[in-house]
Amino acid sequence: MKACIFDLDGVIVDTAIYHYQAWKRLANEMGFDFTEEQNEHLKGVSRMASLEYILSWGKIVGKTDAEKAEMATRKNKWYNEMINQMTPAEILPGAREFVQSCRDAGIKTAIGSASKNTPTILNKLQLARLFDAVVDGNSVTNPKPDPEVFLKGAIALGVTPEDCVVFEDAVAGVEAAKNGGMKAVGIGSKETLSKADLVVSGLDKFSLEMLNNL
Ligand code: B16
Ligand code: MG
Repeated sequence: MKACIFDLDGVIVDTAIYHYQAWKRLANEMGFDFTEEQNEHLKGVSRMASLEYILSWGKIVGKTDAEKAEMATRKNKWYNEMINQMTPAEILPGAREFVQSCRDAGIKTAIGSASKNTPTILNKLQLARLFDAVVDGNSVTNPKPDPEVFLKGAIALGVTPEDCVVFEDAVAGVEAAKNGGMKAVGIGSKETLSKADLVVSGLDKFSLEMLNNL
């Protein structure tokens, strides 16, 4: 393996808790609520697709595109107020250490995330310098399970898809990696991420030796 491509939310950091709070505030303003369990469906899903889920849960119909854009902007403002307070202490266990061990072994590293806030998050976590390339929601048009985000990552790193391992916590993300002809390591549960080549609970449970055995 010549390259590792990491999803951001759920693999490097748990920003889902902040997405949840911000979406919940938007839903509450419209007069309804949704559960943490429902929030699971939003992991790895783009901002506008997340909004569509939430509107359907609240049975809100007839919103114009302009109104939807305003709602998404409002949510993103609240979300940014929270992520701007993030510190490196919020990096998930083992994430920094594993990415660093890849670099030490000459393996290229990239981020492949749906989030348009990726640059802010990487800066707040002081991780930006650990990645050779960053492909995020700002440079991708087709959402996961389309492999675009990871294929662009491979191109940016100058490697072929067969040389890449993707680390993903979302079902659509694992599918995107497999659709792109890459190996996929699922971060989470085996039941949910059944299409992954291997599933671990976190990067603290993964090692370079395991990379070579994929
Ligand atoms: P933004 P990932 C995803 O990040 C999140 O899991 C998902 O909940 C979010 O809606 C999406 O990014 C877009 O985020 O509103 O910041 O552009 O898992 O692909 O790193
Ligand atoms: Mg994710």
